[in-house]
Amino acid sequence: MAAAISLIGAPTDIGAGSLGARMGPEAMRVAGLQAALERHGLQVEDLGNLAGPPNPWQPPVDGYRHLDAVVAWNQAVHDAMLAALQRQRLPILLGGDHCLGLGSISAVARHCRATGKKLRVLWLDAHADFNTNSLTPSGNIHGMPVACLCGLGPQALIGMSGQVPALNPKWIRQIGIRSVDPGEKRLVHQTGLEVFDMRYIDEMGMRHTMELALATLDAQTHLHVSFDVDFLDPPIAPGVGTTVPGGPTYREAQLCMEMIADTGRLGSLDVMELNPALDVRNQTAELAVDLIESLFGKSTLMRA
Ligand code: EXY
Ligand code: MN
Ligand code: MN
Ligand code: MN
Repeated sequence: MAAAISLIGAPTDIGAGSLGARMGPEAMRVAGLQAALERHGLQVEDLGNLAGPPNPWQPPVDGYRHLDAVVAWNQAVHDAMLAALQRQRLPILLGGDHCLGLGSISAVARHCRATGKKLRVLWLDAHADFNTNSLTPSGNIHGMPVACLCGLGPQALIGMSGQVPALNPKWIRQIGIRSVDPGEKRLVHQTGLEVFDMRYIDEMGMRHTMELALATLDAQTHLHVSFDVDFLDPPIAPGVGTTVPGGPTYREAQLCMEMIADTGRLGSLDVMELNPALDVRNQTAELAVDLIESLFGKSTLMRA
């Protein structure tokens, strides 16, 4: 029996370089996420939206835009994700920009330590999100959460899980990457992050990529998927502020989700960066719902 799901909205663009991801949670609701999952026999509760500071749209200070507000939003996300996990729920964080992956995964890391689970994180994204305040070209903290989770960042962000670093870099697999800043690239290599970039997917195919990315999962694994919708090829997913050409096609993305579903180990999910202000007739939200259905076993159910 699949875990019961809790939807948690985080309506903010506090870490982003464009405004609009604050409307992401509502767009996912309008696209029918809860009903779609319920149609597949899953039990779903919607916990509504978290609250946090407004976006003051200020320039960076010491290489960070809106650091205090980013900390406040992430703390709220951390607390809500942890509470859901402690109730044995499978939380889905509806972003909001990707800086919130930090609070979300910090909660998952804390929960895995407490329950003796082995954690694996799949980061589906066009970007590595591995900048620091000295490397960032923008100061936007949505470009930094993976580095913070690996212990590279300001104390207020790296300590959120109760242990620094929250993640061993070996627990992370990045998929779909195709835009990495020069200094960020050096840091990714230095840290030894396992990156399946688009070149790899082009050459080896999504099937082989996912087989490798999922190879170390076992019965004790909690799998967290952090899904930035800019992972997808822009023509099928225009509703995001940081599109990068050359992402996975509709079928490649479906296969990616289906192979994750087949593991049966999905324990938590982020759906991030959806920006309805840039979308066309909510199509990116509808595609995200379609892919999340696959992530929860739509195709497996059809085969049964
Ligand atoms: N690497 C660029 C920066 O740090 O400003 C762009 C980051 C975009 C991050 C999006 C959410 O994945
Ligand atoms: Mn369906
Ligand atoms: Mn991202
Ligand atoms: Mn991205």
